[in-house]
Order: sequence, then C-alpha cells, then structure tokens
Amino acid sequence: MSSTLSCQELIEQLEVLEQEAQKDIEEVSDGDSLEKLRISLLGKKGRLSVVLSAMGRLPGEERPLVGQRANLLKTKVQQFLSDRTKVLKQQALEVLLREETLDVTVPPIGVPVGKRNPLVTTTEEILDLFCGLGYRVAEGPEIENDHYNFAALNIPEGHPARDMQDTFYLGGNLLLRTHTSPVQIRYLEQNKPPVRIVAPGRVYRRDAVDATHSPVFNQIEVLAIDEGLDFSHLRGTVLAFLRSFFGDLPVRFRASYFPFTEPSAEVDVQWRGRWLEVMGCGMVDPAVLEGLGLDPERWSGFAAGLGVERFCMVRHGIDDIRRLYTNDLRFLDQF
Ligand code: 2NL
Repeated sequence: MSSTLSCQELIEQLEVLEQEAQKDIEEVSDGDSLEKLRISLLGKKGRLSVVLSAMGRLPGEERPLVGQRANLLKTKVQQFLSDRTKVLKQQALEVLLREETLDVTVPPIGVPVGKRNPLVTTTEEILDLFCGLGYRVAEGPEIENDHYNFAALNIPEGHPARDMQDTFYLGGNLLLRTHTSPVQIRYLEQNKPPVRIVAPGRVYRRDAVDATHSPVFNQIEVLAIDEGLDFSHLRGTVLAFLRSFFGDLPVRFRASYFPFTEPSAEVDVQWRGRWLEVMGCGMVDPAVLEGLGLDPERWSGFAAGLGVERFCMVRHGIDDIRRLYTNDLRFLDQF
C-alpha cells in the first residue's frame, strides 16, 4: 500500500471495500466460507486493517474522518455477516426439513411387547368376582409366626401341617406362611364383624417341583363372618363363584376335614367329562372364633381356599405349572 494515499483516496477505498464485502457476503453459501470471508475482511491481517494502517500515516486532523468511515464500514459489514448467517441457517433448516422426512405410516418391525402373566389375570378375575359380591381384598406378610399360621387356626401341636417336612421354618418362631389364612386372622383382630374379605397371595410349602406342584404358589382365601350365616350361604357363594368362572358346569361338594372349619367340604367341578377338585371350604370352626374373642353363639362364618394355579391351568388348558413361572414370552404371548 502506498504511503502517499490521501484522505479522500482512503475513504474511496473504504467505500469500494464495503461494496465488495456486501457482494462477496451475499454470494457465500455456507457457514465455513462465511467465517473465512469475515477473517479476510475484519481479521488482524484483513482488508480493513490494511486501510487502517494507511490511515496512520495521514496528518493527525484528517484521521478522524477516515476513522469514522472505517467504523461505519465495520458496523455495516458485521450487519451483512449476521444477516447472511441467519439466511444460511434458515436455508440449512429448510433443507433438513425437506430431506429428513419420517413416514409415520410405515408398519413397525416387530417391536416386542410384554404380556401379563395369566396367573395375574386369573387372580384379578377371581378377586373381581368376589368384589362384585361385596367382598374386600385383604393382604398381609409372607413371613409369619406360629401363632397366625397355625395356633389361631386351631391347628394343634403335632399336626402334620406343622411338620418340618411341610413347612419352611426360618428360625426363631418365624416361618413362610403355608396359606393366606393368617391374613384373615390379622384382619379379624383389627375389624369387628360383619366381615367379608378375599385374601390373595403367595404361599410356601416344602413340595418337590413337578408338573402340578411348586413350593411357591398363589392362593386366594375367602372369609365371611356375620350373624346367621350357615352352610347354605357357603354353598350359594361357592356355586355363584364357580358358575361365573367356569360357566354352567356340574359341581359337587364332598365331605372333608380341615382343622379350622366344621363341617368341611371339598368342591369338584366336572370339566371336559372329568371331576376336578378345585377348592376346599367349610363353616369356620367355633374354636377359631373363640380364639379371636368372638362369641360363636352370636357369630358364624364360612371360609374357602383355592389355588390360583389350578384355576388358571384348567381355564387355559396348561399342562405344566412350571410354565407359569418362567416368563417365556413365547408362552405368555398366547394369552
Ligand atoms: C384349600 C382349602 C380352606 C379355609 C381355607 C379359613 C380361614 C379362616 C378360618 C377358617 Cl381365617 N378357614 N380358610 C377354610 C377351608 C378351606 O382352603 O384347599 N386351599 C387350597
């Protein structure tokens, strides 16, 4: 750059620079090139700084004129750059929106969907049926003690159910409940009759695993305590329940024995031509009521217990109880 440039010439240069800058900026089509252009215009060794160093050689009183023009140029060029940046960003976005399309109507490629275990749906169905008859659901701990699991249910010392062979003892006086009856005992301690409850839950017995036995299985027990309840109420309730669940099948009651009910019965349904035992039931033994401080002259009750696995297997034609516990989706997918 010649050192003899005049003030007028420098201002003309700035004007040319501004016009060229504007034109060049307009022609840039991507952000990287725009940044390079910015550096070549406004950077340390850029075109503006060349003019400014020539300005340094002007007489002092002429410098402000050129300086003001240079500042104006800088402001304008910065404005051109930022306008262009906005336009380029908008264009890039439009290209993205045009090319990155997502066809929401394309069918998905086999996304695996979980299924509810049929044991869960069977449990819910049975609970719903009893809720429809006015029963409430009650639950309680799986770890119990001798009192709630046996003594309160009139199961005496030395009864085979108490045998180490049948019950998982945990040490101390604790054990894994062998039925959900303790839930009902606990409920009766907290609630005065009349009472109508269903108690679902896992129970534990020391059985070897085979196609029809599991050391952990699911039980539902039913209990009603009121004034004036007799065996006809028990029978009517069981029949109404079995009709709802299985449809209109032949049902029979067989005399049986449980320590906690008297009289007691086992209930069979005729399913595909064969009698199947599906539940046990009876009138609550007066000794159980007395143990809870209820006068058996005033209160009576009936109770029933069933294994959910049995109901589930009969309903769905499942031949091996173990299928219910392995959560194989190929199995669960069928229900
Ligand atoms: C079965 C038989 C039964 C009961 C459970 C019961 C509960 C209380 C009082 C009296 Cl608090 N009885 N429960 C009664 C009869 C039978 O279950 O075969 N369960 C799988």
